[in-house]
Amino acid sequence: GHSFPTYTREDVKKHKTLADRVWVTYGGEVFDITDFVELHPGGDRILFAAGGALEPFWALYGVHKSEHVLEILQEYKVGVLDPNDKEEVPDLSDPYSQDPSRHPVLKVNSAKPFNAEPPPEILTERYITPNELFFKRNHLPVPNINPDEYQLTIDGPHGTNQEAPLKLSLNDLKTKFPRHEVIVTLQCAGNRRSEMSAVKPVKGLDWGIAAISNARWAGALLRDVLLDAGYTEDTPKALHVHFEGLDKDLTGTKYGASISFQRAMNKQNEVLLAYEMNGEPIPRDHGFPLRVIVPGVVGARNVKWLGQISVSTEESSSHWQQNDYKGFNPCIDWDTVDFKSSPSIQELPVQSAITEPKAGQTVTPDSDDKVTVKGYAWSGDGREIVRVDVSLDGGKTWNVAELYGEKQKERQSWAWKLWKLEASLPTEDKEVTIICKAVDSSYNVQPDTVAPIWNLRGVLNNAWHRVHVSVHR
Ligand code: HEM
Ligand code: MTE
Ligand code: MO
Repeated sequence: GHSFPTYTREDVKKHKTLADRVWVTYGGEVFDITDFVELHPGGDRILFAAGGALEPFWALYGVHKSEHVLEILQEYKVGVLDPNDKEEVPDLSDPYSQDPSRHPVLKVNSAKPFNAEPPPEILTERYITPNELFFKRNHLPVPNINPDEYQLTIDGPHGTNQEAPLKLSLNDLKTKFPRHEVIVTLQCAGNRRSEMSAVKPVKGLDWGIAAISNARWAGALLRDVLLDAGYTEDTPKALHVHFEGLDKDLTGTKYGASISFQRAMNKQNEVLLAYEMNGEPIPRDHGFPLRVIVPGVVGARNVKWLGQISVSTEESSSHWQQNDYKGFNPCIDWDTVDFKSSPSIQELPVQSAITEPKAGQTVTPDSDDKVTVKGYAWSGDGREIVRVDVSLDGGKTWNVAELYGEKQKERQSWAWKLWKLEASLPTEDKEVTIICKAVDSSYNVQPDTVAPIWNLRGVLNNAWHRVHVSVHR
């Protein structure tokens, strides 16, 4: 019979520190867990959830799936979440006022548009990244799309049914085409940009090493939808497939990108029109109700909130295809750059990074004098990661890390491998540099340093990842 006060998510967000008291939500309930923080068997990691939801963390740490944990939690209940929270009256003067709410643990690189990455050490806790913690990269406000009214438009081949494009509802996409599921890692071209800015400033959001995440996607194969719209492998003049998002700027310009027609039509490439992410309808931040997933290809071509598909002899004329997401020689600056001189980024090069320990951290070797190093590794175009090399002495000597992750088919290794190394420090030094570098199935390797691959836009940084730490013995 005890009734609890009602709080909004905004109210909860104000309680993120021990000083302001630590609140969290679970289900529709609010808890003040300040007094439990010190008692928590998992240590102060519990503070990651401060001001937000416990669910994504408990999805990461299965130990919490027990009655015992829920009983503890109930002792700290202080309120319930306002059920009308989501129907908040939007402020129409702010184009971002209808953006969804996000988990407070994310490191926000830009609030409007919303761009954020998870703490790196959380990224490698689990092979599949929970939706709430998946990095988010938006160029524009998140559109609010009614799934019942949603229609995808696919222009027909030239000279045929151009005037009567194919229109598919969300239900058509789910029922007319076989459901296809695939685990794909998405990485932004700007991942690890902050290391590039450290060499020389670049233009772009200051991403750390976590503009990359891994999810299980499900949807219709783009190939099947293109066949239904009247295309075949031999359709004349069909060279590029264009995707247009429903997110638009104040002038009405929409986000857009393209991939090659050949990539779209080849079954082995598994290009998806995805309506599910990790078993749930795609969350708003990730493209609800429909997005393109182009396995092995840079994040930018994985168009979210997909509104229209068309086919052309030319690449998309969108700003993001033509004048952004391209690589250049380090000598090119903003006065000399000619965006037409470089191809658009599609497949990405081999990549890896160290998520634990973190730069500047003090590492204490265990009783066997060993330290644990963790990270991720991934390569574009379905190339499998076959090895990750780790040095604990700045590159003088090397170890081979243990790889984790689902086995995918040859040339269809779309998902990352997580890796781990437990090894003794080869040096008595008090300061050490840990380095990782990965090798893919084509024996592509990462470049040693950032300077020779520096580019004005700060994209494609895949140099060896170095982390300096202090050793405490
Ligand atoms: C372990 C409770 C939030 C991370 C545990 C255990 C309990 C507990 C009872 C021991 C489980 C067992 O060994 O059977 C809670 C409660 C929470 C909370 C009541 C919320 C109020 C979190 C959050 C995180 C977290 C937000 C991570 C961000 C962990 C970890 C362990 C753990 C990593 C395992 C520690 C180990 O293996 O030694 N938690 N937890 N917990 N918790 Fe939590
Ligand atoms: N699609 C639309 N419509 N609008 C966007 O801003 N951002 C792109 C891509 N698709 C974007 C988009 C970029 S640059 C990246 S890296 C990925 O979406 C990020 O996907 P995520 O937010 O699901 O992680
Ligand atoms: Mo991106």
